[in-house]
Amino acid sequence: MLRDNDALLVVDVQRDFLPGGALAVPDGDKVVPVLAACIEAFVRNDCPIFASRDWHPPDHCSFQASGGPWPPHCIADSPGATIAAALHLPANATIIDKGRSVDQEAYSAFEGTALDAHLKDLHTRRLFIGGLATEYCVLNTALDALRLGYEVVVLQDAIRAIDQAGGEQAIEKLQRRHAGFMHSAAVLDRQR
Ligand code: VGL
Ligand code: ZN
Repeated sequence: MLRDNDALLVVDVQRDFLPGGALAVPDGDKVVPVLAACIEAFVRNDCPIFASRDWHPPDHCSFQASGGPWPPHCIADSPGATIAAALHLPANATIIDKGRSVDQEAYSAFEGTALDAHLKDLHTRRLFIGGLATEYCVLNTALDALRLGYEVVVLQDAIRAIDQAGGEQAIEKLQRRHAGFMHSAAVLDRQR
């Protein structure tokens, strides 16, 4: 079912967002095997793969010590900022770091990054998105992708929310903006 002009974006599947991490997303680890299987399918179909990382300076404005809402997390080059190894990202995956300026929050992987330029270079039309967390980085990344004119497919079993109700609201908002939702099984079936 994958076709030319499809790309996969794995959002912030980093140790700090997994159980035991500094900003653990409940059941965040459940997305890892699902996304690993999707990555394999995209590799098999020669479709490009992107992975975003939350990549903050130690005194980032989103941290509580600076008046923000979050405990310190995903500090650049720290172990917690590492992408889950079990995703088995291919060596040619493109890593997109965001939230790198001390005074700017960036939930969207498009914000202050070259992601849009990369996707345009590759003639991407349809962007599959999975990762963490549903109501923050997945939501804002998907909304930006829609605004930029991409067809968006959210992998419904490859996302998890920090807050259950917040996650449901995010999904409703994305549906209103005409994001598509697909189970990963649909991506894995019927390889061309
Ligand atoms: C995220 C909270 C703070 C996310 C990043 O990746 O969804 N959430 N920083
Ligand atoms: Zn962050």
